[in-house]
Amino acid sequence: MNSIATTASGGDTETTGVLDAVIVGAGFSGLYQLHALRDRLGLSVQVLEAADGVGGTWYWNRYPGARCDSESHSYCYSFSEELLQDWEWSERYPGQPEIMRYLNFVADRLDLKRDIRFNTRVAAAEYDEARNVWHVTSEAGDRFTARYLITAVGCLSTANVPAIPGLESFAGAWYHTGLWPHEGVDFSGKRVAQIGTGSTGIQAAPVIAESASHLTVFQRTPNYSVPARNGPLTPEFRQYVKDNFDEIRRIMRSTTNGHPFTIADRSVFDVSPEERLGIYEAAWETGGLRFRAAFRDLLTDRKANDTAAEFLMNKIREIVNDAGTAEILAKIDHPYAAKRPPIDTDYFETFNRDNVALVDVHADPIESITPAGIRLRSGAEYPVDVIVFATGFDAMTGTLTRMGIRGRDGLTLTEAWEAGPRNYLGLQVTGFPNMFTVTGPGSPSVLCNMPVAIEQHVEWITDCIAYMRERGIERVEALPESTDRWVEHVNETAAATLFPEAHHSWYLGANIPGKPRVFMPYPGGLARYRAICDEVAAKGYEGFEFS
Ligand code: NA7
Repeated sequence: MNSIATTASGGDTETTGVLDAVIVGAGFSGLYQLHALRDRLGLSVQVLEAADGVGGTWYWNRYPGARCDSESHSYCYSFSEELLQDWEWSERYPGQPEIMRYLNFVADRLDLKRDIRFNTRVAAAEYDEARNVWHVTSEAGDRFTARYLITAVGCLSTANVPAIPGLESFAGAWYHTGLWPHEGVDFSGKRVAQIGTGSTGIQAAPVIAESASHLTVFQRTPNYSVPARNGPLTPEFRQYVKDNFDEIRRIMRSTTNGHPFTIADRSVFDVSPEERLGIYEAAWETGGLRFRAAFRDLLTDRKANDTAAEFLMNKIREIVNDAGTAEILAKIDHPYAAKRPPIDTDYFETFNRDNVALVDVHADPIESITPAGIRLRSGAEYPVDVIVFATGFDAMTGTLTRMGIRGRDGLTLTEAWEAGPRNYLGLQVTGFPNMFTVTGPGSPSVLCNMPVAIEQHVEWITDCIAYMRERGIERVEALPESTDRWVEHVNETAAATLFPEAHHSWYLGANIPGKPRVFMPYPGGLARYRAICDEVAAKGYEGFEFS
């Protein structure tokens, strides 16, 4: 093992030898990858993290109402019985502060922080072919050299603030939900504009409305939402989880989305319209992402999906008192769950409050931001004190392509992905030897309960590195034909679903002007994906070239 110099000040650290691995990011992925490589394989590892603490996306997303859509008892690591037994979740869905406490608990219990360099944002990572190492440089100029480069940067970590003319002239304060101030924002007595009604905006609006003097929600694309039905977990449920985790883990690993429940094995058209309505009502009462699991063909058959869409649009009309507002909210043009399906606490109910208004910026787009507020194309103006951008992320590729990654022959990742992300199994990019991307595009990632997808990736990467070390293999790279085949497989799999019908979805990169339209996550399901990855490994890492 090699050690690194320990100088802490910015810009004057240089590795004194070659580390086994540099991992970028200290969220769910980076923490487990560090533990797996360091404590299972005995490797020398340095994690580089831009923030001053662990947490990844949860470190930055501290907006009002920030909460995970996965159920707590499944939104955690499952690799350690001890971690499972010693942690208690308090609510059905974990809130942002509780997830941060959990990840700190894990990092402390596994003694991970000593190998994480915080406040260190990677500016460049270059492959040195002659030495078969990666040189990683931070923004402050610190340099690290390692055999393996593992990106654990998450899928939603580069905030998208839309380039609306005039923002710099705005006299009030503005915030992006994904870069929320740690001290919080006091909305009392303030007129607030919220732009964006994705999962984030749908969580934030009800909470902002409680303290702001007035909230105006600017909606471009209407969205479905199902009540989360959050609440405290009973001691009985918590005990049930501890006693039955083997079974819960088995379900999470065998089902499409990695959640702790299975998708019903029935078609929408196996049942009568009355029975179907009863099933949807029951699923609405149960709440959360379980709604999507009510039938197996919701994401493959448009007619089947239409029945869920109609049910959910009718719910909006039932909840929202003002008919005009209800229509703007319920005029949804994409299949249910073809975009990431939000879940909420009192989102549609919020529009019944006297201090909340909805503006349809699909009909009348935002033209500019003025010193006083927001101006639409029609000339209508909305004076506000605060603007909240709940406008999402340059998802899945944005962070990777901004990291200055350069592979063989000086090829940059940005060039390699000019026409959209291309890789093998979502794990390795041809031209970038010994670099692995945890939950990269081309893997199930964001279509799943993330910790389950992350554990599968980390374990596969760790096994691959162990395999190489046992055999004295020093270099692994995805063969070009493997990448071609995998990209084709991802596209074919997406084409067999309704996902591409949501033209404006971030799954397709459509939320970022100029970004290539490619369906980025692998929609074949986590169980099928795991089987493919296991088979590749069992065949001596078929499709990769070792040297
Ligand atoms: P999303 O799902 O990308 O939502 C962003 C929202 O912001 C969405 O409603 C967008 O409308 C809207 N948006 C973006 N740019 C603009 C402009 N210029 N004008 C008006 N409205 C705009 O991000 P979230 O943070 O909500 O969720 C991301 C993921 O985090 C989520 O799926 C979970 O996995 C967790 P659009 O739909 O593009 O018309």
